[in-house]
Amino acid sequence: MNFSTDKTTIMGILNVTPDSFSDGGQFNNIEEAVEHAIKMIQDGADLIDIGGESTRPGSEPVSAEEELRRVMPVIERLVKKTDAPISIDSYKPRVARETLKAGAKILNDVTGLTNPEMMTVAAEFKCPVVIMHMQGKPKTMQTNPQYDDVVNDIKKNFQERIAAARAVGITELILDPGIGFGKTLEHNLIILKRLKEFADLGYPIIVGPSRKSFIGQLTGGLPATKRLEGTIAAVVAARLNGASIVRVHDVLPCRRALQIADAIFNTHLSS
Ligand code: YH5
Repeated sequence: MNFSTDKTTIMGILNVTPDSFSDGGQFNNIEEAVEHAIKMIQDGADLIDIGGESTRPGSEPVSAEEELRRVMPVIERLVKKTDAPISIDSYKPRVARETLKAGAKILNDVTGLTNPEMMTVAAEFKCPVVIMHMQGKPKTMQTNPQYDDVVNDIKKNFQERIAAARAVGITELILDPGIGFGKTLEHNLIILKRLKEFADLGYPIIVGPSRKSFIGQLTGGLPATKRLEGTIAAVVAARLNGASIVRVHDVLPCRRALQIADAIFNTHLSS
């Protein structure tokens, strides 16, 4: 996968969980999800990230069967309708294997290939892999997260995951510090401020600040539905600080904002 250095790559979020689309029965849900993905591509998404299990703070896992039941029909339809690469947001080897077979191109693993079976799947398919950092598990990760130095600690973790992946021939890695995954507000801000230090590892950096609770915390408790401006500010800052990919819900406004951020980033001063 080639990620442009002068244009920020936009990954559009497609949640295929029961609460994501209007409940007009399974078929309507599938069609709505496919249409939403097509809309995001028209709006400027370069990739579509499909997830069938919520990993929000406090959420409970679902079975691989249930996750596959949610995502497979959408992926099967979407690969016929678009050339935009699909990434699968899953940490389950079985879900990864089935969806990659069905035409997904990128593995987005919020557990960063810590499951050896997931490592095997990634090696089998030789697909690009998003290695995300998470401290703890979604159910409890937001109870008192602690680091010596959040950036150095995550960097060390990346170096270890990179070495393990490279040892089995996985070379196309994308690093994600995991905004909100076992991080306080201050941790999230330090990560976004010091992103360049992750970029120094030599891999593209992706961040997913979209609508997350740190934006609510900074805006007097705005709910997730009112966090667009905060999301735009976060993706623009991330871009200027070294991110090459952003994972967002609101593709059109983020794309417009990033066109300006990209132009500023790519302006090189002379004399
Ligand atoms: C991510 O950062 N996040 S799922 C809580 C929210 C809003 C959104 C309203 N998968 C990431 O998007 N994959 C998720 O509060 C991810 N990076 C990567 N690579 C959580 C999510 C969300 C959580």
